[in-house]
Amino acid sequence: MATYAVGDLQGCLKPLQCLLERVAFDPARDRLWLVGDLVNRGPASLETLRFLYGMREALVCVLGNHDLHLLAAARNIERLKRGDTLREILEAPDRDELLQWLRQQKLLHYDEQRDTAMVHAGIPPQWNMAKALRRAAEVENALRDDALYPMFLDGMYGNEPARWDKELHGIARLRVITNYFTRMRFCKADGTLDLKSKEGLDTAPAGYLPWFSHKQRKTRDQKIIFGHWAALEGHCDEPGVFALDSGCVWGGSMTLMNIDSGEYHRCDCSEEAA
Ligand SMILES: [Mn+2]
Repeated sequence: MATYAVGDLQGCLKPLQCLLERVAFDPARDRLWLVGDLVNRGPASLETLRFLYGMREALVCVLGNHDLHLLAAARNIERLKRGDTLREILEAPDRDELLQWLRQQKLLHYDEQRDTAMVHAGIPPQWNMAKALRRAAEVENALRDDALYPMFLDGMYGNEPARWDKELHGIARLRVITNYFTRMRFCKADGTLDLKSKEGLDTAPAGYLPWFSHKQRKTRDQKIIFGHWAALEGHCDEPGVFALDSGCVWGGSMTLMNIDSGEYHRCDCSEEAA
C-alpha cells in the first residue's frame, strides 16, 4: 500500500491518469490525497469529478476555493463567472450525487501517524494544529448542516475580515477561516491576510510573508502539503512544507508525491491548457 498526494487538478483528467498509471496506482490498495481545486478552468471538470467519485473510497480530499465556488454556483447559477468551466457539472444528470459527495469533504486533513497535514492554501501562522483543526471543523460543520449550508455559501465571498479574532461570530467568522484554508498566500505574523497578490514570492506586499515563512509559525514541527499557489511552480524551500500546485491548468505540469518516500512524479499538461 502506498499513499500519494496530488496537486490541483482543476478539471485536467489526462495528467491525473498519466500520474496514476506512472505509479501503477491501485484504488483497492493505495491511497490518494487531493489538495483541492478538483474542478474549474480546465477542459474536463465533469469527467474529473466523476472519475474521482468512482474511486472515492481510495481518496482523502480537502476543498479548494474553486470547489466551494462550484457548490455556491449550484445554489445560485448567477455566481458563474467568465472563465468558469463549471456549467457542464451543473447541467449533469448526476450532479446532485457528485455535489453531495463534494460537500462532505474537509478543509483540513491531519494524519496523526505521519504528523502530516493537507490543506488547499495554508494554515495561518498563529494557529497550532489542534486549533486549526477546530477552526476547520466549524466550516466543515456548516457545509454538512442543511440549515447553515445556504447561509455559508451565500456569505463566504469577500476579503474581510482580514484577520482572525476569536470574538468573530456568524458568517464573518466562517469567512475568515475559509479564506485562510482555501485562499491565503501572503499574511502577517498575526494572520492579517493579503488576498490580492497572486504571483511569486517576490510580489509580497510590504510587511507580509508567505504564510509558511513566518519564523514563529505554530505548525512548523508538522509536515504540511498544500496546493493553490501555482506561481510557486511546485517549489517551496521551507522544510516540511510541500507545494504541489505546479500550474497544470496553465500549461505547466501536474505533481504527484509519494507521501512516505518523498518521491515526486510529474506529468506534462501542455495539451490541457485552458
Ligand atoms: Mn485554489
